[in-house]
Amino acid sequence: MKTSIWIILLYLLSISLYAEDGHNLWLHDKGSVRVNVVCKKSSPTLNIAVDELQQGWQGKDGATIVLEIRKDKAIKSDGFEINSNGIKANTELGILYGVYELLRRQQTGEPIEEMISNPSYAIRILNHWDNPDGTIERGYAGHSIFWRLGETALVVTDADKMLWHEYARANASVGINGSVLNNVNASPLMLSKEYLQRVKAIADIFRPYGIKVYLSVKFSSPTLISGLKTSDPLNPEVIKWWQEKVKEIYSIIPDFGGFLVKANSEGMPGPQDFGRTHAEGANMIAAALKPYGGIVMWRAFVYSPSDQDRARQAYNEFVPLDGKFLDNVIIQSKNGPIDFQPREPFSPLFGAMKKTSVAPELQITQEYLGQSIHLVFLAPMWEECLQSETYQEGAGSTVAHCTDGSIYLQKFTVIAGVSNIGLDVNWCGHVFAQANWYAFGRLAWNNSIKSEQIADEWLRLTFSPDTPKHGVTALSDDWTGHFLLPVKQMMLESREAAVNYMMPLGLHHIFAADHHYGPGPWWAPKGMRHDWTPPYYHKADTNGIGFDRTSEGSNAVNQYHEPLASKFSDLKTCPEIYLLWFHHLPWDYKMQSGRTLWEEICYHYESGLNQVREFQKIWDMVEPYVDHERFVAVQSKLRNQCRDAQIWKDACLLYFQQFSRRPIPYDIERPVYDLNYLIDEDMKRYR
Ligand code: GCW
Repeated sequence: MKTSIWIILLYLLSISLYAEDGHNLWLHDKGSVRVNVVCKKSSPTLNIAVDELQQGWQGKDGATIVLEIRKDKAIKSDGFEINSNGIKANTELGILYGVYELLRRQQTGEPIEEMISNPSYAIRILNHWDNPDGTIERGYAGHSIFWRLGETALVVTDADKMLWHEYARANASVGINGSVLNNVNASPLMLSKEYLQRVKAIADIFRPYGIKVYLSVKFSSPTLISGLKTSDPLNPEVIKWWQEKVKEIYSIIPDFGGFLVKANSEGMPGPQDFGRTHAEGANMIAAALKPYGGIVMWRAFVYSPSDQDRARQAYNEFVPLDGKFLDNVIIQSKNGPIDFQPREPFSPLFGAMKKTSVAPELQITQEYLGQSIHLVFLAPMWEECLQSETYQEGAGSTVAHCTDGSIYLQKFTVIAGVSNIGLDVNWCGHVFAQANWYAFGRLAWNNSIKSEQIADEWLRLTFSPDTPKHGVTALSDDWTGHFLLPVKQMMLESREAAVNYMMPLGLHHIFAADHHYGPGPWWAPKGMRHDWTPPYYHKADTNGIGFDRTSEGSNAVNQYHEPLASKFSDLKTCPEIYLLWFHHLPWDYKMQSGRTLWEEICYHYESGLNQVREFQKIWDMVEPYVDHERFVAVQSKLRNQCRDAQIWKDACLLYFQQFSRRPIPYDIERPVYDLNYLIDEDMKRYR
């Protein structure tokens, strides 16, 4: 063969070897140094721990590390101690988590000193909204990694096993220890014998990584699966049905975790269909699981199209039931009182149920935050919620502390994240969406960790100063200064940017249609449930804009503990980030900046768009420090995000301007789209 062909082949080979498709997440093969691992016992979990150390060790060449299981009171549940000899823990899983911590510190260059680390929550779980046909509700990264359609749907292939294995390892590496394998809008199929066999296959792969499997169940399963006349939770046959189903599950999967239930919400059946309460429904299922150590995560996301403000409904439904739930029932509440919006105040349920385990549910998949197109790092949003003071037990009773067992005696402490994972090669659709999966795990382990630290860690683990450059010359070797710092800054600002270009100042739920992607403050088709249309939430008219939740309005403020109720009610003290969440205000209302409310709205949309333009520049500037594949992928997504931000700005300003009847301040860039064009385009796409 001619030399030139050899050169071309070698070149192609080198590109493909370096091709970075994002599949390895934050677990890159960094090339290891020799280490001598001493571990007296052997087990599937400990063997993983030893292998990980041997493959990823970056410390002193030839060092000896001792892995030791020994009871120590300072170490709790899955916690561990890192000391000068190695890692100590009460359990095998504690050892594994300690190994991942040690390796992470080596890779990120964080100091490795004597430390004890205990998880904030005992159960750190991903909720997959995956359907048996392989589709994923609100999934933007391809089909399910667990389920698929077709004749071979239930055949467990080597490729399945490999993927589940990689998934389990990634989760364990950030401390996640549970997965709900199917959608909360649950199909009864999941409880059939055939599907349970596949659940068992998944559980077998997850087990050594400490990941338990859970299933979402439909409350009417006794009727749907076995033809019982009723699914009334107080009916003896129904009770027996659940007991037998649970027994069957545990005979197949002895360490099965339990159930997640969405009941009497958005058309799902529930105990109220039979005149029973949520407590009666949850307890019946919980009683069946109790002998096996299983739990029920019962969702508080319930609301109906009544006259009552949607933001008040979950609290009104659940707080009166406090004390009535069995101790293996966990009430799972979304971070905000409505629905995973770009910004909501925390749900007043947190801290208000003092005798019940309450779990925060965060949404990792970006249903309302640009899906897999927009670069939005969610840790700042979750940190904002977890660090919110509820004042339920005085200062310091943050949402984090009201849910992690440090204030109330909760038998189970749980935190759940709605997953953003699918079959896409890079798992999440957007390289930077991987950071949200990572961030959820890190916050579930340590609910006081700062967003900045998470971003820093993730960037150092995911990108590398040694990235081969393809044609673009780096300005200098200063990876930290020229890559890490600007990109971290971009991540940390990205959520506020999204709030600015989508719904600033407390605006919420102004998406067109059910896609929850683009703007639609006008969207209100005839006959649609009013609480599913944006005008219900923004209430714009010629007098002003915003939802009055003070005592003059829906009085949702009084669900917050003082001093918050007064703080949110009073215009002088209500934080401007929540202004239109709690108040309906005239367009010429004077803001702290001295501008009118209308002007302030305009400036927020404008600054959101400008922030994305800045992100584009930052990303282009870091090109020399990123592999070509991921550089191009993110660059292209940012272009889309910028176009979308323009659409959001133009749609919202032109629509609201019909009511404000005021000019858009003249120092702001003019809209480039016509309102009618945007309305028509959206109609065409999503009719
Ligand atoms: O926000 C809504 C989503 C639904 C979802 C529901 C829920 C799974 O639009 O797709 O259903 O929340 O959380 O139950």
